Amino acid sequence: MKDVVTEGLQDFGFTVEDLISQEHDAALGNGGLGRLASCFLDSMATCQLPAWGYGLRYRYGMFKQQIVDGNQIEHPDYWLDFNPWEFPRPDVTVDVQFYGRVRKNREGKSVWQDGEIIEAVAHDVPIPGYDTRNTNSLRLWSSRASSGEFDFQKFDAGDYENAVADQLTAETISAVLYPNDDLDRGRELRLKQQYLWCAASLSDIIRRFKKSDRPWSDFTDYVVIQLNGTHPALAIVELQRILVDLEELNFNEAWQIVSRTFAYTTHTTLPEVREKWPVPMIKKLLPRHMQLIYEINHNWLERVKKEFPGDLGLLNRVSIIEETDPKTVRTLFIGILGSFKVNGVSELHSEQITQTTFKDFVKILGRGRFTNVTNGITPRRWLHQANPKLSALIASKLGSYDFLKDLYLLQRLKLYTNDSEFKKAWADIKLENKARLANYITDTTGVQVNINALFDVQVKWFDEHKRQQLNIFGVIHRYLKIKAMDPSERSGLVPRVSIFGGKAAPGNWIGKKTIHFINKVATTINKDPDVGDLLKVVFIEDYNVSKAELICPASDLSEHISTAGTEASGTSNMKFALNGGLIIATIDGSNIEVIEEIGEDNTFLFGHLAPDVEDVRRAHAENPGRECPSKNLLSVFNAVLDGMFGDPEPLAAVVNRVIDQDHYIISDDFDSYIAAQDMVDETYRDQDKWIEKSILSVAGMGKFSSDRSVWQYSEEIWNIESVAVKDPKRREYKK
Ligand code: 4GP
Repeated sequence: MKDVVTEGLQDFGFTVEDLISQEHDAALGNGGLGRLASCFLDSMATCQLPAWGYGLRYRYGMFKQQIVDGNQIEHPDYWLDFNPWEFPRPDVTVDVQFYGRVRKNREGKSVWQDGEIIEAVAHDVPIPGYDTRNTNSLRLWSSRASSGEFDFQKFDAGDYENAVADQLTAETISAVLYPNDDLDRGRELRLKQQYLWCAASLSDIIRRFKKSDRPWSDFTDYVVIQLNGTHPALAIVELQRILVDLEELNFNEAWQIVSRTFAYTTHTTLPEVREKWPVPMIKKLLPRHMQLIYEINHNWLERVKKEFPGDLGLLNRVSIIEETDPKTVRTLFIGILGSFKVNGVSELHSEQITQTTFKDFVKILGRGRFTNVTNGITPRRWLHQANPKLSALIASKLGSYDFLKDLYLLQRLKLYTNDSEFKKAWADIKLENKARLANYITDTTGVQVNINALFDVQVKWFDEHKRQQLNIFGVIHRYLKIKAMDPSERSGLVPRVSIFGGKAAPGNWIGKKTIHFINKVATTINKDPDVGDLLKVVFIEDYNVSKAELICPASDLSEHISTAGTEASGTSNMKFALNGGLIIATIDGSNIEVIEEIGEDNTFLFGHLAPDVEDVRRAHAENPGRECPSKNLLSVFNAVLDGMFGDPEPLAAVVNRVIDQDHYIISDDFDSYIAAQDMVDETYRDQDKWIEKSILSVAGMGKFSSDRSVWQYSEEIWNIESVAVKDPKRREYKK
């Protein structure tokens, strides 16, 4: 409908962009995990898979970021004040119970009673597939007091605040999204969120199954539930509760069904971000679930004892209950035990977790339980919508837009790397996209950038392992080099624009310091007349999906430079490469597979390999006062600490982090990073070669369509097939 709408709006004197810019970005959560889920929804609808998405309808999404004097300031993101895409479904509600106590009835059955009932209300977001009639649903739950009314007596007596108190308390459950690095704040509320979402979704799934009048033994033939991370792990215990307490199945029979219903995806390599819940808190909030967790754990440990007699260490390590004070529940372990398949999100990640975090479970449950499904992105949004001209150019060569449904067709672009007319059109589109981004940069930051400079982009969350610090230290190194050169030699340099974007979770102290650091360095460099157009540094505020759609098509180079072994997958590498940007990358996460597909010659690689990282860290620990191994990096540090970028005091933390700890081995990777960046400059000088590599990057992206990922889930885990929604006209005809 886009053309019709565009034309219609023109009659009113507006552009379609005016209209689109009125719409808020959907609050997709903390980072890669939520955006991946969105791509999967698009792919599941497009591949005509009978699937639903479930989530919580947060009123406030992840904060909006503002940069004030170089610092990140957080503002609430009230994304729902204008959201034409959701359908409230007041007719679809689920009562969810909290607190209370468990007693045994006369038949010896457990009954969970008293406590508080909160109502979960469904809101449906339609997810239309591309080039199909199929439209799936994303069902999001919000919370409200179960009566839905306030206490009129209190209101009548003038006690206005208390009259609405219950309602307000109930509504807080779905009010805010917690940042994922901040596990302690609002812990109980967070657990409430997770349970509300799981309980409501399960009730919905079971209601639908029950309509079919089939016995419970058929359940797993009709339903599979994929858990996206540990947040919904409570669903496993909840299904067990429903089957045992409400449907009166015996414990083992119920567990057979439960553990054949769920599959679980882990999205992280970092054990420290995994959730653990204090036993007393679960006991208070969900007393029946705590009993069931103990029982599940008991049966599990009995099995381990039998299979590995005398191995107390193993028992301790694999117990769902951690013997801390107070005791905690390891949700991750519930996820593993309650699922028939567990997968990581890139080959390296999936392999790595079987050798580290999940090692004991592999020994007991067997390697077959663990598998890999490499992530992907939807080409509809990340190519066709974000970069319509490139999509059209590709279609003109390949003869149709079929590649949007079968991304492997892009391979045929390899035939055109010597077609000069095609290459010229390719380069022109990149330049146009760069001009569009340059205008945005000037409008929002006031910085003028040269569109013929190499646009070098790193946009992602600020997490220490993603190493934005390495990038900005590299920028300073370049700056020092320019300053040290005779002005007459400078004309031979390749001009650069270094673009950063991303948020740091409010509790991520070093992330926020790094944002400040980048902004301060930018201020100095951007006003230095010695440098002029040769180097500009830009920080794009409030990075989100809309901005990614503007930025990805405009990159010449993008940075995916996490310490090897720390990024589970990463998907922005795919978004950039699909838009013809080259990548500079470490041998980490999905980078490895991207490199395999587009060829080492077309990428810029550097850094230590994953198996060596531990050795490097050990060497650091054994030699605490060691010298920085890179002279280049030392000069960078000296420049910062000497005040080249203003008061060194607020900047020192970022430098000292590397001098004192360097857990992410920045000093050990720095020289190899600089060498790779020199190769980038060298290659960019030959524009013809560069365009060829850009085309080959796109040509190699077939594997990274999220359609491939969801097909793999369907075939290898879910055991489902595509089902086309019938054309109503055809049905009428048959009648
Ligand atoms: C992210 C991972 O950090 C990222 O590597 C991956 O691409 C993405 O999930 C999708 O799989 N993890 C999270 C998280 O966002 O909360 O664990």
